[in-house]
Amino acid sequence: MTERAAVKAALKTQAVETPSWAYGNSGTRFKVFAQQGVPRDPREKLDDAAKVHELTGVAPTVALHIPWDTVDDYAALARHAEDRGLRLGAINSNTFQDDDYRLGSVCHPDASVRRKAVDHLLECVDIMDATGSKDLKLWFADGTNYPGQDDIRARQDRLAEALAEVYERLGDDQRMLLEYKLFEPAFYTTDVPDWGTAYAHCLRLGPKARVVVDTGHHAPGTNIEFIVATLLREGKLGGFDFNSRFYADDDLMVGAADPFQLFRIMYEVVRGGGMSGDVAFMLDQCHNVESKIPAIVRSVMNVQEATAKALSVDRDALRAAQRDGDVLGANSVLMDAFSTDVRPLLREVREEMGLDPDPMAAYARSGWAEKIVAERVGGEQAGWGA
Ligand SMILES: [Mn+2]
Repeated sequence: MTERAAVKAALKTQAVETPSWAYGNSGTRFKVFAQQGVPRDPREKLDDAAKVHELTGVAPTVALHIPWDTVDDYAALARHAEDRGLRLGAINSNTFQDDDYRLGSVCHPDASVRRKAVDHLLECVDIMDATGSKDLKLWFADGTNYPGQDDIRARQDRLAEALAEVYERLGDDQRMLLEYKLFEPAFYTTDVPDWGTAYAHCLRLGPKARVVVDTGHHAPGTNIEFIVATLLREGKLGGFDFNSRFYADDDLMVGAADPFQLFRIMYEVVRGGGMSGDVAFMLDQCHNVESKIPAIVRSVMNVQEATAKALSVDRDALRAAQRDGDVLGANSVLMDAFSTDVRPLLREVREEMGLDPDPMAAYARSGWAEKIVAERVGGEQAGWGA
């Protein structure tokens, strides 16, 4: 296989998981703006996700969020997905939208609140059994706002205990993906603030526990690709929540703010063997002021472009330059790949997959936007419940 053919083959098998919540209404803590045609239930979210997959060919799974996507019959929801060429992806838990969680969930000082939170996580595993989902994705809003508010170390003990109980409940082919975030909603301490804390818990739990890197969950200037390289080296990178940030957890379209950073991250994924299917490439974004479906299509394309550039790095030349201590030469090899226009290559990939080479234009022509505005009248639009 030529190098170009190998790059194309890798791009055809890459899968980007889209999040159900990106199809619903969202906003900031100031205002949620409703858009016409937004799904009113999980089935309609899947219908929109199927459109994204139909246009891009590489978005075959959809992450669910419980309770935002609660239904009576999860097996039926999985069949609805299957009928549209999709599968249900990661199940995301929610232990942050109940009055009981004011002081935390699995780290709460009160054992009865911790019990309630763990029961929710166990229910999420039951849902995974029904949907065939492989990954349980955990993010905790737990933390404190003031020095002395709670015992930092005791909260870690409670966290470890909760995670261990849920880990025990996982099936052989199910994984626990633990996400970290440096701050917000808590402002003094956060119980899983960084990759080191997440890694320490996952290491203790066992091989089915992995760390999720949400690209928006770091302090400015953090070298995210270093974290990715390290986690891959340790066999502990479970996946990504892709999005981009200018300030904090902005949840903007991945690759919009800093395509160079996304390229550097994807280079470490390629370098570290992360294209094997073990690393979940998930989007975790909200589209507050822009049209949702084309924004998701664009995001998938941005991941593909960064991946194509990363796959195009001349690794032999890079290794040689690195070995020779050729600082500028090594940098040039990487920059050459970043500066390559991979859009013609991706158009070819799509044509070979039987797709329109321009998914954005194909969406605009498809009539889907007009159809959902006309048909989704009445009922209550889905939103994130903030
Ligand atoms: Mn996330």
